[in-house]
Amino acid sequence: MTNPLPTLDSTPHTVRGACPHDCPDTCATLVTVENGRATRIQGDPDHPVTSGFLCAKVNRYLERTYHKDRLTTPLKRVGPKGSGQFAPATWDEALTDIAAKLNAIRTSAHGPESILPYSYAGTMGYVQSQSMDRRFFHLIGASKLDRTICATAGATGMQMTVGANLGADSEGVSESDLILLWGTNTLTSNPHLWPFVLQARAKGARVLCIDPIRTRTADQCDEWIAIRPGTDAALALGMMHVLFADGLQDDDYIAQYTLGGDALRERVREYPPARVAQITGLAEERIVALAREYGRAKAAFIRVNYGLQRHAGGGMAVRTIACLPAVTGHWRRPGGGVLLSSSANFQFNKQRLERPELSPAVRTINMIRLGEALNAPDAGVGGPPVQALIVYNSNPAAVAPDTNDVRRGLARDDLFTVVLEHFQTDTADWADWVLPATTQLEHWDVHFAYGHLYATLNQPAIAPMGEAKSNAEIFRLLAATMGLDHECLRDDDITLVKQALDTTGERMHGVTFDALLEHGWVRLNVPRPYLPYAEGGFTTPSGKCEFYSERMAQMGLDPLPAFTAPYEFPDIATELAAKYPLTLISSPRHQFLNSTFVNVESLRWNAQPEVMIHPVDAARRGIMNGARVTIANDRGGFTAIAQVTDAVRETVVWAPSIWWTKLAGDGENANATTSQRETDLGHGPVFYDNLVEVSAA
Ligand SMILES: Nc1nc2c(c(=O)[nH]1)N[C@H]1C(S)=C(S)[C@@H](COP(=O)(O)OP(=O)(O)OC[C@H]3O[C@@H](n4cnc5c(=O)[nH]c(N)nc54)[C@H](O)[C@@H]3O)O[C@H]1N2
Ligand SMILES: Nc1nc2c(c(=O)[nH]1)N[C@H]1C(S)=C(S)[C@@H](COP(=O)(O)OP(=O)(O)OC[C@H]3O[C@@H](n4cnc5c(=O)[nH]c(N)nc54)[C@H](O)[C@@H]3O)O[C@H]1N2
Ligand SMILES: [Mo]
Repeated sequence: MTNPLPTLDSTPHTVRGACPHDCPDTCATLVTVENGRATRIQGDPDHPVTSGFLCAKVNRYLERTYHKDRLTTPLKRVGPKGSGQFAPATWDEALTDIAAKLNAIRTSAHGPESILPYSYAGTMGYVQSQSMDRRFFHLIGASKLDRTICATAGATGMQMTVGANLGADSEGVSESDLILLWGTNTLTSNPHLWPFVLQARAKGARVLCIDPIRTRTADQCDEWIAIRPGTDAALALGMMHVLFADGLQDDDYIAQYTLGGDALRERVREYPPARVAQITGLAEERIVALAREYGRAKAAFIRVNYGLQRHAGGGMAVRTIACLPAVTGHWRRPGGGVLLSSSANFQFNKQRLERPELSPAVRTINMIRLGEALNAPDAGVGGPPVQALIVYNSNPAAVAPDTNDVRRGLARDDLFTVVLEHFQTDTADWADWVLPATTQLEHWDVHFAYGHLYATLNQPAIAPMGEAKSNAEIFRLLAATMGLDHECLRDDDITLVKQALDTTGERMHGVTFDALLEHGWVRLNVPRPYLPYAEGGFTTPSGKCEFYSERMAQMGLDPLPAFTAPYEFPDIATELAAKYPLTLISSPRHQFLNSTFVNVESLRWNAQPEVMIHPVDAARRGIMNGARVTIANDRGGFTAIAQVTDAVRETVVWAPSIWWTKLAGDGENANATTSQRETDLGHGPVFYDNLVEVSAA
């Protein structure tokens, strides 16, 4: 069952790997190992997207791996819940106790559905994030988790429009003549796109950034378009209004490859630039000029990312933007189109890995409503209360919305909580058992990507630290200790990698274990240049780009692109806005990866949480640069140091995130203020649809 361990070779050697993090770039890494110790990590210089460099964070991956606070043995809670008091224990003790508790719970009157797995993308690897864990929970009949916390609104928006979450090839950006970075902080969250942006720019392309915040990305662009949060669909509709009015549409593309062209034309008449200016806070002339520039470009590339879909109308916003290249026919040319994600290109054998057929019919709980699920007697969706929570690859006490509600749930004395982790996170502090997990340097895995078209293998470079075990191994052991018996519970990690690759998908042709072992990464079997929708080829029910979506009509939603206001839109939620007039955006801090790396000293320095506020808003509140302020609403509040700057739109404040609450000074972070409401499509979170007030602390 154990995997072959890396050899304790005394001559330095290099091991190929994959960055495990939740980021579009999925870098191919080279790890130098000397005497069993990793001494260097670098980006593979031969990988077309990694291009030999790693980001600020992953450059510190060795520091994180060998951090003095790494968990190296199982820990049993010895103090009151949440006190953070733990004592080391053996694996035997841990497994025996956890197995007994879970068996007792699943055979109790509450039944197995009272057990809830909670995981997200601490690692994106198939083996350590969605293989043995799924089999384990399916076989015990646990509740299922709807993993919505990041991308489902936009992904569903893409599905409704082009058929799948699949867009233009990011490497095509270098061929583009106009680049719109729309709701994406590229230099922070997807930095390996930037070299392609620079190549296009060297050939004359203009680069525009549409963001309420002048991020470091916007700073590097030719223009910053400071849109009001949550109004992107209106901007896209206004652009289409102008495109049709000026005859800049591609009639041939619309006729051949789209559905509902006339209805769309009719719809966008409702969005003249004057109205759009009012909604978006942009000047009318700016909207018209943007539309004309877009319409006249030959191959405009729209890089949308997930930031803009964290609002009530997030799904519709992505859907509406995704209509643009079908109106102008930019899909036809290299460098043209829209990219949200490349994930749907990858055809790994998820069925084989996860074995969904082993699960009885059970309820599903939305991960962004964890607070409600833990606190409601019927978990908020009917059925038994949640009695056991098994957390891995996630830090919900910091990253889930409405942390006050989440903590109330985690504090329940009758809740049995197990956390698999590298570190004693905010979530681990609430556990009954903490189990030490391996990092990417210590285990096998295989990766898709959502910002490019290369599959990557991760080989272990070093032996597990202390007594750490891979997630898959932990679930195998737990299953055995609980007395579960099924052949699929015995597959080891390498077997799981091979099962993931055992697929007949045409795009996976050539993506074999041997090829990956040799090269580290393999480009999917797609042409180059890859123009997925140059001649239609949409995977919607109609086979066309669906301006009009019958599926959305059936869901009771507007079948045509439309502007859906944020829940907490000041123009509509006027009473709330009178109390809480500022919109808080809590998007990633450059040096953190969600809440990962916050405990790495060289990335946190002595920094404290900060909040950027516009000079006009600061003056109104008597807030000076450098002052400690409270950011709060009815859900909760946190403190930060004010940075008075015109890099945010008036009435918008920015708190770079996601801080570990226990390292933030006040035990809180931005999620004290965020809500558990869901987006229009995909049941996603609305982190940035969030009105607050800022005041001197
Ligand atoms: N360094 C670093 N890189 C990361 C991450 C990280 O935490 N740190 N996280 C990773 C993960 S999990 C993800 S999902 C991605 C996230 O990265 P992105 O997809 O880029 O999303 P965000 O950074 O959340 O938001 C991007 C930008 O959208 C802006 N924005 C917010 N609301 C709106 C709006 O309504 N309209 C428009 N036009 N813009 C808006 C924000 O101000 C922000 O600058 O990055 C990944 N990469
Ligand atoms: N306010 C606000 N909240 C947000 C966001 C935001 O922009 N603003 N972003 C949201 C988004 S886009 C996302 S994707 C989520 C991210 O939420 P999460 O997926 O929970 O991401 P992290 O906070 O990075 O936590 C991942 C944890 O997994 C652990 N881990 C990593 N690898 C392994 C492993 O192999 N085994 C085990 N057992 N553990 C491992 C890491 O140590 C880390 O503590 O947060 C969301 N929350
Ligand atoms: Mo994410």
